[in-house]
Amino acid sequence: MTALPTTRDVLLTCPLDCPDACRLKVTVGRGEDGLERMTKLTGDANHPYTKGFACVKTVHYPSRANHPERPLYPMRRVNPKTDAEPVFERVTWDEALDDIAARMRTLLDTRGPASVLRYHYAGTMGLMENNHAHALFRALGTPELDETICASAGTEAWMMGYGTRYAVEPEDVAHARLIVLWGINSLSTNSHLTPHLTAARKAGARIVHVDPYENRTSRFADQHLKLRPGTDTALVLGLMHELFAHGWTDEAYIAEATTGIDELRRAAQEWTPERAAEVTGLSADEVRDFARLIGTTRPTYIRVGYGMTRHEHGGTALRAVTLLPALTGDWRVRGGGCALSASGAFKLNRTRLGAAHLIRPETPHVNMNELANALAPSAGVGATVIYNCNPAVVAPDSSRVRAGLRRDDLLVVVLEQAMTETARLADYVLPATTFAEHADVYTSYGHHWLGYNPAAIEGPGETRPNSWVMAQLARRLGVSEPSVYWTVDELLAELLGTDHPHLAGITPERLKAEGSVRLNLPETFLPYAHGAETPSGKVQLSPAPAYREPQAALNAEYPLRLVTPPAHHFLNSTYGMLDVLTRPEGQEPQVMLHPADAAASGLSDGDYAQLQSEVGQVRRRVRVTTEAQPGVAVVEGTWWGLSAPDGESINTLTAQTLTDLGGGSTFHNTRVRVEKT
Ligand SMILES: Nc1nc2c(c(=O)[nH]1)N[C@H]1C(S)=C(S)[C@@H](COP(=O)(O)OP(=O)(O)OC[C@H]3O[C@@H](n4cnc5c(=O)[nH]c(N)nc54)[C@H](O)[C@@H]3O)O[C@H]1N2
Ligand SMILES: Nc1nc2c(c(=O)[nH]1)N[C@H]1C(S)=C(S)[C@@H](COP(=O)(O)OP(=O)(O)OC[C@H]3O[C@@H](n4cnc5c(=O)[nH]c(N)nc54)[C@H](O)[C@@H]3O)O[C@H]1N2
Ligand code: SF4
Ligand SMILES: [Mo]
Repeated sequence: MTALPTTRDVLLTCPLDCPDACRLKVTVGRGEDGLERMTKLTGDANHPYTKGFACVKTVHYPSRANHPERPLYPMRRVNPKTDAEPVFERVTWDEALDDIAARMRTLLDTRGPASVLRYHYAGTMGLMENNHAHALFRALGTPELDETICASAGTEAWMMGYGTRYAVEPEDVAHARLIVLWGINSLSTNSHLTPHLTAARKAGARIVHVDPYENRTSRFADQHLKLRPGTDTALVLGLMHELFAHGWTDEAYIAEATTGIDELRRAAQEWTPERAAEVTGLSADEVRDFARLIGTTRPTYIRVGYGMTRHEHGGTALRAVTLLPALTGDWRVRGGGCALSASGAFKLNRTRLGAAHLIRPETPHVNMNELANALAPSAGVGATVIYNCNPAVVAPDSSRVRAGLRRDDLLVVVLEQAMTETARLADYVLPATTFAEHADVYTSYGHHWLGYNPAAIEGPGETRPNSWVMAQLARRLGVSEPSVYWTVDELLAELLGTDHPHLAGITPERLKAEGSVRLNLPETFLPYAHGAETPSGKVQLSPAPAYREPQAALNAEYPLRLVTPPAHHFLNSTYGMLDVLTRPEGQEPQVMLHPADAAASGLSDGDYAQLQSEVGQVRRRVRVTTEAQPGVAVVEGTWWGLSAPDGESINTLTAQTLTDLGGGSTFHNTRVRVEKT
């Protein structure tokens, strides 16, 4: 964009669904129209975790906030949703809100609360504009949306073993001498961990990547263990076999801090390195050597990602990995242990966050991975209000999701900052503010800093925060629950209204003045050094993880497993409209195939292939590469369908199958066949 005169810099927390929750320096300029807008974005040089850099994607956030197609006014759809191209007319906020509230009222009175479905995820991580925005729906008694699309399998797996979700302090990673990046492409998805990895390596640490395909993180690592997808539990059992056989376990830690060791020892006994090798596709020596490394290197730090959870037995797989430091005693050593999420350290008072106190035992639940089912005509939903989420692209079985959104008897209300494919299927698009334009409070799942953003610039046009829209609807629907109308200040006072030592000394005034405040954790934070916050007070090793083959086993009809992990230049579908970020990803989505699989289908590099799964088909350009392993196809990035040659999201191929724990998504579990078109 053209250079605008700079008026000032503001420090703000990144709102996106990313463990780094960076502290950003946002430059604000004034346009010729006299309005302020963000012109530039970088990392806060003074923030100890952000260290002065923003990622390759979010430096382009200003282009997104100032995008010519950003919705700036409430809009009503005027042509049928079955037409390919939507036509909207501008309406006033009162017209839109009056009509939406009246239609919701009719549904609530005639068909009951189950006929209105809220749908959302983590477009913003702000506690006000995300979590607290649900309060209206809880006051109305509409179904609880179980937020399972990303982290629920991992969360439940972690909680079984450890209770609360604590993570190794990232600043301590430099102390580790073995670093295992397991099922995470951290150089792309957790980029602010990289300086700590580099510091550890300079001090002599070895870095191992455990992942089914070669990506940036594999190339950064000293060693890549390219296992078959969905087989981590077998690998872990093989490692445990060796740890027990060679006496590489920390018996003092096990005795003091864990329960269930005998059961685990028995389960691991059957898993020789040879057996683990057969299941995982690694060699028995790779299993043995990896076990020796883990068994003999202190401290060992394991950064585990959600990737391995997105399989039928993904909860068990993640639980198995996270139990390793309980056998080696790494939890007692600074820099040792495991990190999935640091969320549990933020001991805020969440009692009335999102009016959670109004959830009743009899409230029906909808699993967000089953949106395709929930929007089927027979399911009885008459209105859906969608915010912070792009389900037409990100939800499994997305062509059925779109078919549901197209129903002419379904009122679809979408609060958005962008004309996503979900917004294009709305009856009403309600224009939303961005993180620079509304105040909010932020936790993190990758570090221990609490953040606060003021509303730094005025939202353009008639954009409004989600919380404003919800309060307006609540007033029209006669909702009396006070928390629905809270300001950010009232929410903040509630959240910090706790005696928990982690929040000692953190007042609303201090947080607002400093903007980013580190939780009050001890200098050496070793949360599981003597046990865990489980009912027994110990790390629960029981039930011993058991390896299971997926129901969706590969066969002659579907010979390939499709893995669909995040892309380096995207943040889910948030940046899908920016050419500057789709271009370095290859301009259009591509399927990576191993040369042997490409040859078997007569495909060469650059050809177009039809990918067929049990639920749908898409067309994709082929990239032939040994970065993929035989039998595994990889499509990086949740691209907008509009960028694909056939207009289809990759989730046209993925099914609503749920994980063994937590009702989670199974985005890497899909089996496909690939044919030349
Ligand atoms: N650049 C970028 N950053 C992002 C995102 C993004 O879209 N782009 N998304 C954000 C969000 S919402 C999230 S949840 C996180 C995602 O973060 P995580 O899911 O924690 O990790 P990813 O880095 O996505 O890595 C997933 C990895 O798991 C691998 N994998 C798949 N199946 C298996 C398996 O069976 N076993 C093993 N060992 N590995 C497997 C994939 O190949 C992939 O490399 O990243 C966040 N950050
Ligand atoms: N095949 C496949 N599918 C996947 C994944 C995968 O790896 N493979 N990853 C899954 C994962 S881990 C996740 S977390 C989900 C992510 O799915 P989503 O949470 O839907 O994430 P995004 O695609 O980034 O879309 C978020 C939307 O929220 C909007 N938004 C942001 N801030 C605000 C706000 O303040 N107000 C309003 N009203 N809107 C706002 C943005 O404009 C954006 O369109 O996708 C899942 N889908
Ligand atoms: S997306 Fe993640 S890495 Fe990028 S600026 Fe935001 S928090 Fe930082
Ligand atoms: Mo996610």
